[in-house]
Amino acid sequence: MPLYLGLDSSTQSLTAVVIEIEHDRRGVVLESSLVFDEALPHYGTRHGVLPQAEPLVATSSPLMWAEALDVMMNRLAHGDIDIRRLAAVSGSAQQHGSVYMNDRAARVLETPDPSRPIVEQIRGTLSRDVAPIWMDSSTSVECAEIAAAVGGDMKLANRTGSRVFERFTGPQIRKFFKQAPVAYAATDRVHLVSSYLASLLAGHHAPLDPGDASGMNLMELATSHWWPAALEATAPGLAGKLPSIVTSWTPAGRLSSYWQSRYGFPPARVIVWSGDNPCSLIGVGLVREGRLAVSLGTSDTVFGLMQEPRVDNTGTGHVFGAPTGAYLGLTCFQNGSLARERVRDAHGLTWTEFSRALETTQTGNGGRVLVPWFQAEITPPVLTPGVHRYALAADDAPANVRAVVEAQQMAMALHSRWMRVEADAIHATGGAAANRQILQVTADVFGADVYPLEVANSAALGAALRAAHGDMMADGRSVGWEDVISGFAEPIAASRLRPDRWRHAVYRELMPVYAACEAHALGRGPEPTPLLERFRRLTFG
Ligand code: XUL
Repeated sequence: MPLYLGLDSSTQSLTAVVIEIEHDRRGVVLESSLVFDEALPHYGTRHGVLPQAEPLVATSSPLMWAEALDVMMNRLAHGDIDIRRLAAVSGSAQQHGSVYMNDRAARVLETPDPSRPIVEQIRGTLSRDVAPIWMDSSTSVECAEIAAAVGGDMKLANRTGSRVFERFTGPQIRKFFKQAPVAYAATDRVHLVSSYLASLLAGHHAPLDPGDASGMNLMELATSHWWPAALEATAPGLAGKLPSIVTSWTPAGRLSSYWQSRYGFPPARVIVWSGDNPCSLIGVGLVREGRLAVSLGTSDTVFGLMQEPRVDNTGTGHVFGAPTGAYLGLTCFQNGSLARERVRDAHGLTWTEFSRALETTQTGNGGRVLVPWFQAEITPPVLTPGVHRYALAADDAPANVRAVVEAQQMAMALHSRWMRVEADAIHATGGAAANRQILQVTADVFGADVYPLEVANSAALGAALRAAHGDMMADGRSVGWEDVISGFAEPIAASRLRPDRWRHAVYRELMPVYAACEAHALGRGPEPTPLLERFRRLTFG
């Protein structure tokens, strides 16, 4: 029976999920993770990010990602599964991050020496040591330049699915071109993290899929081709440096001789990789329109499948390509797990105590509100971090715990309205989705059933399912997505969390108040104290 491998190179870790699929026998046979900071401490990352003097800059190490891949493939080869059964591999990677390779890369990728770790060999193929990642918000100047050159943010959003965003790859490439023109000129290929890692596996420069390419502000959403006006606005000669874009189920090649000779892998198909959010869409089973997913990880995201690309007029969210060929609407928050951790650590709590604080505090928190921008925020755009407390004492541990969770969930509900998906059910994934107290807040805020999924890493699972789908398609078996995900990404009725009508009513009152606090924190609205007092009177008498 064939095995399929999905890898997820996220901000903080690399995860592998191996599945088997044949007729009715289908299931996850292996899950394995390595955390970059712990497994590869010699790169000096913290939470997967290199130390930085400049607060808005966020970079990581392409060599670390390559070494992690080697460590994981070694682990898989020497583990409990029979890797000779591996039919295909695909992957998921943090979106927007870019890797810059010179013209030596093609040759080194093709003929790496299997007796030496791959990381040693690709060291000389990078035209830039570091990769800017999605947490970078240092490109405001370039964003303005690009938007102006293409005819404005709305035009860019209509063409590419998103207005210009600091972390998107286009502005990042422009900044590199401006700051290091010689290194930019020496760049033969600009990869996303996804196509870079796929290239290491396949032994040649791999293409991109529309799901990840749409996170660059460079791809025309309607055609899945590079948009010449955006390329021109970004950097000279860019068209010649970008990978091609192919449908998400295209084979990028087969596992190269390096993996075969070094670890005994078969020549399994490498299906083109995608971004972590498009892969999660599959991993949480959202292959039809009508439901939403929340992913609670380093970034918190709220997303759903869209049959048609309904671009966000408010400039908050993104429309990406979905691996099914349809579209993915998404809103991303930078203050996800790291903000929850900051509150937990500030009060010296364990995660169990954090959950207990949620149990022992009241819905609506007695009108105590936190706007939790511990670091720069993507939604709404905030470049200078700032934590704003309204009627909330900084030393009240339980109230701060409830406040951070309520703020995050209300922000997700408010800033996903543009998708116009009336969700009666939400699929929950990511590390914090294991916490039922947090998910109860999600259910009560959205007024929807919430289904935690069995496999916490839905991005790696989605990648494994994409590997299976791509392999079957390449064999000429036209297989539907419902069949691919069946038995893997189905919500488990027994673990469903239901919204409570009274608690949902409280959040319906609190949400506009939270929006007013957000506006005040942004310097765009009046002091929200009268609104908070009214909320307290109405709700708590
Ligand atoms: C999505 C985004 C993040 C990264 C994190 O637009 O920036 O979710 O993909 O992995």
